[in-house]
Amino acid sequence: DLLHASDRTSLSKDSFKRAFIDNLFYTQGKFLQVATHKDYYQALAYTVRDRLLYRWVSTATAYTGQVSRTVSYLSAEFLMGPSLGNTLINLGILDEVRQAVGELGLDLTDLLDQEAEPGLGNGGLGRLAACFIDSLATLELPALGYGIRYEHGIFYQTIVDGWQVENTDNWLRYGNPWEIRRPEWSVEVKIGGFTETYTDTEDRHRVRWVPAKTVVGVPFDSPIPGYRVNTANTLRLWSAEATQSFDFEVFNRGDYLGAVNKKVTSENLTKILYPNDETPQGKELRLEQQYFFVACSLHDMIRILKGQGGSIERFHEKFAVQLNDTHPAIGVAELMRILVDDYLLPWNDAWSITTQTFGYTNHTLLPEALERWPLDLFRRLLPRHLELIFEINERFLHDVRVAFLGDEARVRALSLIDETGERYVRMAHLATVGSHAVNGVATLHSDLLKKDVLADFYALSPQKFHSITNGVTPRRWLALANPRLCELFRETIGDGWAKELDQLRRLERHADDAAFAERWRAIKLDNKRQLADLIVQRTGIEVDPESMFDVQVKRIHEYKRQHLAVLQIIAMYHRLKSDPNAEVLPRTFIFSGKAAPGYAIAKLMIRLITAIGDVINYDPEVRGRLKVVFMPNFSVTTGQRIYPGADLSEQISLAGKEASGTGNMKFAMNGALTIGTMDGANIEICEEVGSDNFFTFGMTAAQVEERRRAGYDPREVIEANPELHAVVELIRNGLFSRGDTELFKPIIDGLLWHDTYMLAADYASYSDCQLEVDRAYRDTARWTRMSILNVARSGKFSSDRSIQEYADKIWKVTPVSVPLL
Ligand code: 26V
Repeated sequence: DLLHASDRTSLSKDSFKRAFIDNLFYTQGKFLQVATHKDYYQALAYTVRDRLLYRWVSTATAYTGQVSRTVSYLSAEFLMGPSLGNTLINLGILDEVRQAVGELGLDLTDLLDQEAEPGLGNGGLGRLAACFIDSLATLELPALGYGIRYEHGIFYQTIVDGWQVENTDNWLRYGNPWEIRRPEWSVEVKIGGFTETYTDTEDRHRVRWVPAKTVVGVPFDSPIPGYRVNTANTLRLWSAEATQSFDFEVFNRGDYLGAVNKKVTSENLTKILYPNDETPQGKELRLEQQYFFVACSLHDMIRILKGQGGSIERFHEKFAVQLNDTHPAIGVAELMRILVDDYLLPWNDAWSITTQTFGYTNHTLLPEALERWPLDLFRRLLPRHLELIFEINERFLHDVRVAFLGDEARVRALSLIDETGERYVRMAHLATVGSHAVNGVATLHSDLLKKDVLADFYALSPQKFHSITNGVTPRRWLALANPRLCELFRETIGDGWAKELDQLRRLERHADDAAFAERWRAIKLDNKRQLADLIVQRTGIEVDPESMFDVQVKRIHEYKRQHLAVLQIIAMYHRLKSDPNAEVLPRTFIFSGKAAPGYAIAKLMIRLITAIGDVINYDPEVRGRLKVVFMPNFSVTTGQRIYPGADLSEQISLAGKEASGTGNMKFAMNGALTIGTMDGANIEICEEVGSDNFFTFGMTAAQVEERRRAGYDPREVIEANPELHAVVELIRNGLFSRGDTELFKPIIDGLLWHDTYMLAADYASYSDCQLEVDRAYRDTARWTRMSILNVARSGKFSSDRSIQEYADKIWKVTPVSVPLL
């Protein structure tokens, strides 16, 4: 009863205003005349947080009294983005709060802009985890997200002289009002050392792990509210701390620095997020991070199980643990270690519990992105786990030999240990063998998994394999990012779409309504004006909101082929220079994305984009008809401002390389049309919106394979295509590098001699398709209709649909509704 009608829980405006002022005084220690925007933001965040905690405590109470299965989503990355705006949307109080702060003379948008972004992820994989926990809560499924509380998230990117410069991210500088530290649930994690055998009291042979050091994992919890439900689940991120602040023995010897050193070393464990997506480097600290958060999380689940009086034999009945890629795959060996060494369960019982517990999601087919750990490194850090992996492998390979009599090649291919050269542990194999379900993230990707990367596993246990196409949360990517469009939705079809995205279909019958189309265009133009403001503010480049906004935002990588777009832009420029009066449809090319700091070619691709901008943007003959912009520091926050302002979405990876893509979905639901290859989820987007409303080009995955088999010579293709040849020559001769013919040589040579991602082979088709895009854009009515149909048919790409599929096919979990206390 004490909870009710208090200024900490009430959603009424007056109550909210009182609470806000209260927090300004008593949490921030400020008053209106001296408070900064940061203070107002903090006061607002705490005011909202109280309302959230009420739901959180109610949820925890509901879950405690009940035995349903809980999902544990294990991910080394959660790319959450700012919390305040999303929380206001999900609690359904955005408008009221805007009014309340307005009456205090403040603009909500200014306050939302104060929040530092927790960039605890690299890209698609981390953002998917964030969308998934939003959907889990919205579907009222009991779930915990487990991950790492990096002190420094993904680097902050600036552009200096056209080059990417990495700056340390410091998101915790002003504190984080959304997290609660829970030292009482800390976990000690053992690392290193050796193992020894002993005989237990019942005369059985046992193994004991004698670690070299222990580190303490301290959980930090953040509430994750569902959309307009009482459910608020938990994101639990682990931070490493030293067991003792000082090593007293060393301290007493007078070595003060040496004593502090140990503490510093332990805390290094969660200092920084590795910024290499797609190329694991076999770094010791990275494996330590993985083991650390997985060990903490499994320990935590067992604590929860025990707290409910459950027995360890029922672990899999209480928890469905999903592995977001192989980063947490060591969990398979850790759960076996706990069950066999700590709980003394027979091997087969332990294995049965383990495999019923885990599911594994694969996110990449790129061979260089598949995690493998050198055996020596692995043994040094996790000696007991390596022994267990050997044992798992021995038993598994026995089954393989029985299934494929005499096929030793198959045995080598399936082994958890790669023995072709230096020996490695293959984490994808460990994850696959240790899970009851393995899934790809789009139909094509799942098919290719079965055909290539995991083909032998598929032959052995086809029933394990699933496909679940990715999705994105319409709350952040529509309701929060595109309020103008959502207002039109509300007037036209109500607001059920945010929870049931398929309802957007009801927009279809307005696709030919001229007045509706007019409003649709006006909204897009407004969004483009806002984006243009942001562009000039961040880059100094003026762009025309009436031009077509052609956008490619994602990590910079050769397989994603940002440089294919560059070649085509140069061709357009070349056409314009050859005939300055040519009819050229005005276009603004917007690129954004980070390159891994050690990935030289990707950084050079950024330099190439800025270089062509420096020439094209300032050439008077272009008369502003073409502009090329590189927006620095792509992030969740900048994404929220970019997707709503896009006309054209570039999804141009080489077919068979992009597992799914999720940016493609954010663009489509915000009314951009896609120019894309038949790769990843592009195929399914095209299927949903209809091929008349989608621009496809290039080889299919099967054609790519065929072409490679036939022997691919990029120089032949380039020489046979005058336009492409001219473009390559312009770069080679230094037009974009003030005559420096060395600068872009690595890109040009790569193109001529290898062209691993087959830009040349797809160039002509891409260039033709861009002309088709021009034609469509010139017909304003046609373009608007296509845009409306893209949005209306994007319902499949809600992460609610993805999560419902995981719940039904893999986790077997059902909703638990939460009554407010
Ligand atoms: C690898 C590594 C290696 C070590 C350092 C940290 C790190 C972080 C991430 C990765 C693998 C990244 C894989 C990834 O992001 N895949 C993307 O997953 C998206 C969600 O399923 C999907 O839409 C993209 O197509 C896919 O590239």
